[in-house]
Amino acid sequence: MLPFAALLAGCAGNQPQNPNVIFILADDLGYGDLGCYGAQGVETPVVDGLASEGVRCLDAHSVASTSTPSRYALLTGQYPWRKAGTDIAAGNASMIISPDQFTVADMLKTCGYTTGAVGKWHLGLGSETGKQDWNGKLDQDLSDIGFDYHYIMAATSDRVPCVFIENGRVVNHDPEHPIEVSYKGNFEGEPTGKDNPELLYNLRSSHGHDMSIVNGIGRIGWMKGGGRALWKDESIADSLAAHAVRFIEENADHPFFLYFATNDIHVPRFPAERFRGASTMGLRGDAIAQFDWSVGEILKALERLGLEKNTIVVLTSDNGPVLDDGYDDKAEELVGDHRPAGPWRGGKYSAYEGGTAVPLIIRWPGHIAKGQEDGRLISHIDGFRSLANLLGVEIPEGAAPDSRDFRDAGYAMEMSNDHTLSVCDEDWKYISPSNGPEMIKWGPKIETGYRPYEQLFSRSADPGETENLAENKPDITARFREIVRKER
Ligand code: NG6
Ligand code: CA
Repeated sequence: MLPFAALLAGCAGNQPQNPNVIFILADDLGYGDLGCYGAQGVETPVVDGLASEGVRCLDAHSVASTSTPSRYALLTGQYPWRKAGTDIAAGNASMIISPDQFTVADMLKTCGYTTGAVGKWHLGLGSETGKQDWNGKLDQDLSDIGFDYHYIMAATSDRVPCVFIENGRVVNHDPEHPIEVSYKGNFEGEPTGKDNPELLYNLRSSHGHDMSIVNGIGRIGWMKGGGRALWKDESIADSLAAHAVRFIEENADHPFFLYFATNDIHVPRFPAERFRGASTMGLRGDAIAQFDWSVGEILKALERLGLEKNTIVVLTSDNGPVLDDGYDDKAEELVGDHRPAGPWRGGKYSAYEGGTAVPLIIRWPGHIAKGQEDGRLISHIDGFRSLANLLGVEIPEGAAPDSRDFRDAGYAMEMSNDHTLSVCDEDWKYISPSNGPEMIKWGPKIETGYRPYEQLFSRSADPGETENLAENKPDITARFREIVRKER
């Protein structure tokens, strides 16, 4: 049986039922970065095992080729180009999802679930950009958009503030070292990667990442203070996994929703000592091994608590892969035969498929048959409504406006870093014209897919997007142009 049909059959007559839902979202993990998707040079036995117990989707797409807009779409069911301020967020951005929006977490809460978010957030905190009180309680946080619990990093591990936040407060807050954060300029007397490269004892920057230094690593943005609250990059994965497992344990006796967004494999890649050398690809591959371990911690907790059967586990990534994303971690030099984006062209930031083609694995024992592959086109945007239909929940009028059921979706919309919109269906990929450069300009060696004219590629004959058929196929091109016009 087809997996989503099977999913829906599990909910015969739309009777509400309440399986736990765990959503594991990797960061910058490419289509080809897992063993079960053909990775070379790193093994991912845990994730491969998860796939063998469920369905591995071969044509899944994130909505955007960077994190903030991709995550915004997942959690709200709204395309990010419909809302201002959804580009890659600074660490002191205010809440990008407003409290009056209906999120996936709100939906599950209305069904009686306990909801938690653990990991990378990158969707803003507090009501006003740059005005957060990092030394007290944030005036707006995830509890305003449907999460009962959160243990998060405000943005990314390469952006300040480099502290964990639990339920609106900095964890281990150190009153002797009050925290100040700025994205405008440095604090007097504080060292920076630019002026004090000798202090970058853990990882040197290759481009950017030359502002404040925390744990011997240069960051984006400036911060002062923090003291014992500052994270150690080498224990971020341990800390996130431990808090995710605790959330599962504490909620084992009633339905829960866990949004587990790992820091891996985003830069700076600085995994725990025990993963060093786990791959032949240096720190980037070792971070993939650490990601696999983190997934294992979640799965072991489910098994230990007897929750395996009644829990839907979804695993995917926010956008495509990048090798050098600003640190000298030798990702380019050591990649070998490994193809981070699998068969797709481009990567993170691109309009090419490598930007938004992502792994997607779903396990629900007894409801989804084991060991399947599903080649149908799926977009993250449709996860929201598909889950609602599965649980038999009505979404309020106006909520998740762009999300449809997986079964009804005929195409996937994709947004690149410069907001170029692309569309693909099972047969074709269309990229709107863009005046952007053909290669990313600021460091990563990535083909953007930007051209000042329309592009159309055959997905079956030319998955690598090399032969532009836009002029040869004017009718098909016009159909996609119209989809973009309507969806924009
Ligand atoms: C870029 C950063 C990159 C990464 C990205 C966001 C520089 C030079 N590069 O601006 O390192 O942080 O933003 O990545 O600053 S994402 O996966 O969170 O979207
Ligand atoms: Ca990302």
